[in-house]
Amino acid sequence: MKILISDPLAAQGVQIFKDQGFEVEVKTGMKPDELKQAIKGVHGLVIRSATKVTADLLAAADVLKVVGRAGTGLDNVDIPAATAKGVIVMNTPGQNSNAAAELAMGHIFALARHIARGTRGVKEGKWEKKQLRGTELKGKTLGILGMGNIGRILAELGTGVKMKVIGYDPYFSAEDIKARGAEPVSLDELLARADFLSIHVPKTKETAGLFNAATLAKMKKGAYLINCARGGIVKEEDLCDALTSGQIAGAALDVFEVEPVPADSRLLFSDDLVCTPHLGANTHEAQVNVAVAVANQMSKYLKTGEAEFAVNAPK
Ligand code: 9EZ
Repeated sequence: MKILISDPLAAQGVQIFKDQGFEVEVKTGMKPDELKQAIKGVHGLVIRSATKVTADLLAAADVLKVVGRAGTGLDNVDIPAATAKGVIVMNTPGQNSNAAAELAMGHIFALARHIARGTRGVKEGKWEKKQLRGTELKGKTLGILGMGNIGRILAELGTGVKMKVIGYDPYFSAEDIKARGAEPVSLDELLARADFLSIHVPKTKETAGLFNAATLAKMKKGAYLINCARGGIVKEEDLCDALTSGQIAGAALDVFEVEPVPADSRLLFSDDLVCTPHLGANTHEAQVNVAVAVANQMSKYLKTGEAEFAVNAPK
């Protein structure tokens, strides 16, 4: 059986497929038409976030049985089309949660202590002390929106620096949120109480644009907002206004409405914004974790029919 790996995958994952006796082709950066040719004769397709698994691509597949996403987000896969075609789609949730939680915590420290502005100033020959007086995290309230794998780890990190941790997630009971290390609160309470509010929910119909002028206005004045989840959960125009007015003291974004961010984006002119280019899962450890997990899951499915972390159930 043949495996096509169409986005970069850590070598440890490629090796597992080979050890399991699969024929493996690694070909990244293909145009849609090239991919439609390359998919012929392929039983398992391995992707990250770049390859678009469209209905058009699936229609060109002949023996495809499984699409495996090395990572969590499936924004780039037409899941209903895969289901209709009898192709199972699986991801590797949890494997990059630690990486994402640590990045969020890093952004929280960067905001609290002006690390990015300090770096830029020193490099420009400035020695800004008064402008860069910081805030300690100890005793502050960390609000976590989304108490899944990432939110849970961030709760531990926040607790470790002696923050008060509160969490909101409509998909978990109050007891579950408590067991995950946060005081369960309503969304309005999360907005009103958090000194630092970090977002860890998928982008869905309910969460797209959730942080807009109305919700930003409900946040505690001078709070900090961190989005290492998905672009578009925060409305960037509204965030710019809230940063300009001082309603929000600072924001950290790892994800954006449009990626890569256009160089003329209004966001980039705010001194109170720190940002990274979608680095949440981008650690050596997480990339090995997701590659090994996706290779093991797909090998198992193709050999035994047993599906772990499937997100659909084709007949
Ligand atoms: C929905 C959510 C958060 C949310 C949390 C999780 C899938 N999902 N969606 C609406 N885990 C806030 C508002």
